[in-house]
Amino acid sequence: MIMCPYCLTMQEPQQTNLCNNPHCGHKLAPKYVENARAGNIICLGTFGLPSHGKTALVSSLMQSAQNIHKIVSGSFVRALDNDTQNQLNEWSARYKSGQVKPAVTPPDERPRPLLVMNNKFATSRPITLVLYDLAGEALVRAGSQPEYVRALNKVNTIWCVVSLDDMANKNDAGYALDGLFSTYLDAMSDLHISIKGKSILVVYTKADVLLGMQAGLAPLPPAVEAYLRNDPYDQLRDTPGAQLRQWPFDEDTYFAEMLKISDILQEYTTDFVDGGGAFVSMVQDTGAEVYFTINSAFGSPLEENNHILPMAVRAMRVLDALIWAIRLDGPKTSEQEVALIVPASIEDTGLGSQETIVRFYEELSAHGGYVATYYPGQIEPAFPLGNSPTTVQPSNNLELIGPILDHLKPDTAVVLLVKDALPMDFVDLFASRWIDRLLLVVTRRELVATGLPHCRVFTHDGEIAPMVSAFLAHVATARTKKP
Ligand SMILES: Nc1nc2c(ncn2[C@@H]2O[C@H](COP(=O)(O)OP(=O)(O)OP(=O)(O)O)[C@@H](O)[C@H]2O)c(=O)[nH]1
Ligand SMILES: [Mg+2]
Ligand SMILES: [Zn+2]
Repeated sequence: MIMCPYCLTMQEPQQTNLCNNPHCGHKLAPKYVENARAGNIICLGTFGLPSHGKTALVSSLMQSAQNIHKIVSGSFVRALDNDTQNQLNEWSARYKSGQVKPAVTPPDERPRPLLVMNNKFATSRPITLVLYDLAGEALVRAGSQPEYVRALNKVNTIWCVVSLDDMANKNDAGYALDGLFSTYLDAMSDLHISIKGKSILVVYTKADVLLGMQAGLAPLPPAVEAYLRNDPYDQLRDTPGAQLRQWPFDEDTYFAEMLKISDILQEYTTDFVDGGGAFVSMVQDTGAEVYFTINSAFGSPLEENNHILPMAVRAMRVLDALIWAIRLDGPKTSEQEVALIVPASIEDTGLGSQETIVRFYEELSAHGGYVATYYPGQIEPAFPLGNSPTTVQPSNNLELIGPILDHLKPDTAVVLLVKDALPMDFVDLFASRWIDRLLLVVTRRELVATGLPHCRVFTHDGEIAPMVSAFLAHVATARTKKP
């Protein structure tokens, strides 16, 4: 079954590539059908108040994405249908002239997707992105006319777009973050759509106006300011490739930084944004996941009288929203056997807790893993493949992992959770074939093993999903590269 991106109907693909809904009948691009059949589709939707910068972000992101080959060799992003191509052309023309102000997006019951194919940027498999840029007016109407947000039905990642400046200073209707989320939830429940398992990405826009002091707003945390100011890819469109070669895009390093920024912004949100604390709790309560990113589509405000950008576009961190969406989607195609090795001592909270271990198991399973759970030093799994580690005990064995690894199938991926000390035979790993197939998760920076390709310091459960999805994606890539 595939989804028609124009009318959202699920259907068997037709020989003709025409949608079989008689009210639609749209032609589907062959590449779209191919990716949809393989499950390589990521659906995204923007959701936010009018004029908070949704379309500006999408247009700016597409400008950067069209130049992605400058930082990832062999990668490209291209339109998959005429409407998308025309839209991209129009934006390009506007960016050249500085007249970047987007038209107000009209509310429309029929979603209009931007259909693009992404080859090799932040993912090893070719994927089709289906992006619905909703009208802010649709949010305003969502309470009484939920069909205007129907496009969010099939979306895995919702970009909840918020301009903090507009919310603080141009907000006569008194919207707060928790209220926006309630509106979304109510509309989804009116449409009988569950949001369990979806990801909510809060996208703070117009960050250029948040730099420095801003009336009515708590200053951004210094790490976030620095992150915005130091985007090596803020002028991808106009910077020659040769110049960008000194900043090659390293997926894992870049993503690790994004995770940190997300945590800092989450804290900033609960502390300083109206309704922020309630919002975070509400999302978690619904079984969805929440992450944060911040960007500026233009890098500076438009001139007030003629709406022209006074200087060249500086798109700060606009790619992050796309990278998040790709990472949160993760590989779903084939099942990967995973050995999860738990810490020797079990505690009430943190990495060595029952709750966190089960969370690792669940996230690994959700991202295509088929998981067996091991105690250090024991060659037989304590919880065999497919069994949730529901009653983990402290283990009194010598803390060795070699015996476990020696008994695994060669294609297995290993996730090793370490709380106090690395296993005694840990160094042996470096000379083994497991080095690329093992994710080490530790509680403290001192335990980080330098030279290990996959190593993460654990601070809270929210990191588990993106962490394991990135790791499994890597293992999957290594597998497809083998002859
Ligand atoms: N300073 C600054 N202003 C921005 C930025 N992005 C958007 N704006 C301003 O915000 C206005 C609204 O942006 P849009 O992208 O059209 O907003 P939208 O959320 O799509 O609005 P609707 O289509 O009505 O839902 C633009 O005309 C710009 O003037 C930015 O990065 N920085
Ligand atoms: Mg718009
Ligand atoms: Zn259709």
